[in-house]
Amino acid sequence: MANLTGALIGCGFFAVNQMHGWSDVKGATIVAICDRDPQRLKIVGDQFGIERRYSDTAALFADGGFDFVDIATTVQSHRTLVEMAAGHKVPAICQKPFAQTLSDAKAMVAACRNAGVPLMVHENFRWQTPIQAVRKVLDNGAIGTPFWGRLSFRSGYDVFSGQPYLAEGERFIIEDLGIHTLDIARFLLGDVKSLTARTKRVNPAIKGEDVATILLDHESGMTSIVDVSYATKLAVEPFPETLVEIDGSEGTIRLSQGYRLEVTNGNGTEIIDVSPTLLPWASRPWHNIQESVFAIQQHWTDRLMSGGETSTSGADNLKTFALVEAGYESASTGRSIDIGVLL
Ligand code: NAD
Ligand code: 89V
Repeated sequence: MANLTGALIGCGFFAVNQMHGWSDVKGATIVAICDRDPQRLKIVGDQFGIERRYSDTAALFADGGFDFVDIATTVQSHRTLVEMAAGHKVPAICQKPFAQTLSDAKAMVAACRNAGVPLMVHENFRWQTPIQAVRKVLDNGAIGTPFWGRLSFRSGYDVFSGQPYLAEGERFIIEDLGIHTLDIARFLLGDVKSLTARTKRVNPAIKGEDVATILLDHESGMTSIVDVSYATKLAVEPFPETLVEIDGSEGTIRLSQGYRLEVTNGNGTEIIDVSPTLLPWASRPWHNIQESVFAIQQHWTDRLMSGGETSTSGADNLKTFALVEAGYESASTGRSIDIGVLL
């Protein structure tokens, strides 16, 4: 099998997981890295044995010699870097949040479409083992037609120690974490017609909101709730588990803390352990996220070779990103937001 080559831009906190993921992916190898911070460039370059190192993205693209680029910088640079990739006709993966605004996100999708290059958003939460397991239960019809759902992420984990920038933005939990939960809602329950949100800031040491409760009206007619919090102190810290409840015409699904999946229908109740694999380079409690990084990067590699669209393509992610924008608009105006108008 031919091997694809990639370049990674941004060698920060999360990129280390991506580099480990690339080491495990079949069919792709990272051959160059770029970071404007020389220390981060050296740490990641030395750890993963990458010789080609750049401090400037223009020089990286000018030299070329790779089949795709993996953008692992924070959101401020995403539009520039995706457009740079499109300009050089290089397929691109871009970390979430895809863009700073929905109009930027639309421009990025258009740039790649016009250049004829694939674009995938690194929206990895739908690739987590427990979430994929819930999808399979829905697909095999075990609970009939779903009519109600809840996707919940409530935690008191100190996420700011690893990602200090999260404490500094005007926007926090919907843009950073809720974006994953909203994407899971779309993945499991389908696209959304309208949304109503309420937010709160509990932690006085941060700028943005750390609690959000969001009501979704899906196109199918079903209703779901996405609730996220980083201000919830529990006896056993659930970070980074997304808990799922879905009620259907023939039964129910409950994904509860400890990766316990319970499926109830006319045949009784089945309890399944859907724990993620602890990959050799992973560490608890992050292993659920880390495994999904490998999974989404393998998916990208497979699709780049076969020519098919990725599950979280730029075009698909506009529908998730619109929910983020709608969440903030609804919370500030108190109104329900029509998603179709945004898209
Ligand atoms: P970070 O600040 O630790 O790392 C970003 C790195 O990019 C830094 O080293 C910085 O010097 C470099 N950089 C920024 N702009 C650059 C540019 N124009 N050219 C070259 N280098 C540049 O941030 P992080 O915590 O690693 O987060 C990176 C992204 O990953 C964010 O978008 C974040 O939301 C996302 N993230 C995703 C997940 C997930 O599960 N999908 C988890 C954590 C973070
Ligand atoms: O996905 C993220 O960007 C992370 C985390 C999962 C910790 O919220 O900030």
